[in-house]
Amino acid sequence: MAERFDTIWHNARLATVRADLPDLGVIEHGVIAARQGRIAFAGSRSDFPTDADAKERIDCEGRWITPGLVDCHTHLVFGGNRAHEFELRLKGASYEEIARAGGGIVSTVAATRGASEAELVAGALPRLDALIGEGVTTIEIKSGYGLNTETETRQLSAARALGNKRSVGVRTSFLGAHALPPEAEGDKDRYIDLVCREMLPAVAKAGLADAVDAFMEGIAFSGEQTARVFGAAKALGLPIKLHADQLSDLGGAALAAEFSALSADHLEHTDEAGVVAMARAGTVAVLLPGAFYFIRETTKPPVELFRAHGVNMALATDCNPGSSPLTSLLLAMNMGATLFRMTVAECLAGVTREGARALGMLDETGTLEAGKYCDLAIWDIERPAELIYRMGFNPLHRRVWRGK
Ligand code: DI6
Ligand code: FE
Repeated sequence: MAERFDTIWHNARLATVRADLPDLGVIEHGVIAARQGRIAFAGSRSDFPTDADAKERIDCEGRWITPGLVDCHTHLVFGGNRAHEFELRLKGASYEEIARAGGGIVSTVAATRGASEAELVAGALPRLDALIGEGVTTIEIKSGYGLNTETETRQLSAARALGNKRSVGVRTSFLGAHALPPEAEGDKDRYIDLVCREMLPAVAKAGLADAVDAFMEGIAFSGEQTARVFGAAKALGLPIKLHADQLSDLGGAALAAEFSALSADHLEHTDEAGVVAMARAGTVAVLLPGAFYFIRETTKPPVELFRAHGVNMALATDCNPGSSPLTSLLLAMNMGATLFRMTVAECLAGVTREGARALGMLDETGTLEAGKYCDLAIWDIERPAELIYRMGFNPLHRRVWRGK
């Protein structure tokens, strides 16, 4: 009897991004078949059963199909915006100066605390829609603008609500250790106690955190404080991620690796020892060229060392109001190539397979392989490099999430 599928996409060129195939894992005369929201077949038409049956057949007319894009590092949910701070920076103030003067993250915290969950959702939706409009099918969203149990919970719950409002997979990360709130009166250790003893257990109990992140930096938390947060996360069985070595080298990459983090993110100032530790631990390097560009960072992440030591590299928007108000993963790829000299294959893998790996979701999405969710982006392009080379142009033809 003929095999039955829900949908077949044929006459397509596939960039499967499979890890076991070279470069982008291209299949020229490709077919994808889906059943119950999952990929049942992704390969060459010559290997596809000729008598296959489907409820729906879609002729892709030679278009390219890639895995649906994964934005594995965003702070999508927040109150207000920081356009005013941007103006101050244009007059000469630095990101760190503004943060130390009580602006920066803390001003977004005030706006976020003042917003209801419905307002947070409404504010984030246009940003989410911009990402979805470019083929994003999975997004990670962090808390970190609440900095108390009530508001961190509200932020994460807004993130989950976004996943119900749109056809997109949402992963949440608890980032209570993002900045010191004003009421902590400069006592970082006491605040970290609150994060470990109250905030983290509360969001974990409510099922609102898929991972735990922290900001390890001079203007944020030390290695010792970060390690305490990680210890608490591990005790609850939650995977970890880290904002590491963004503005200075405090050994964040090595600390993340020591705790077997899924990813260490930013990494502009990471040294070779940190890279080696990440390679050993299998920790993904999440590179965030939007933040690098927006705060006019000049030290680049050690891309050649990541390559040399076999560290997997992902790319993400870091969408946030202060250092990366970016809602385009296509532009993040262009920046990854232009600013960090990543190759076309590295950029595309960075927003698909490696993004999924950085979220611990490689078994579910990120490549075109049977068994994974049928998350696809179908593009009006002649070759994959076009996705990366153009700036501010969106060639998305159709997006498919879980087979639909
Ligand atoms: N690193 C960043 O680039 C963002 N957070 C972080 O830990 C900045 C967040 C902000 O400025 O609001
Ligand atoms: Fe970030």
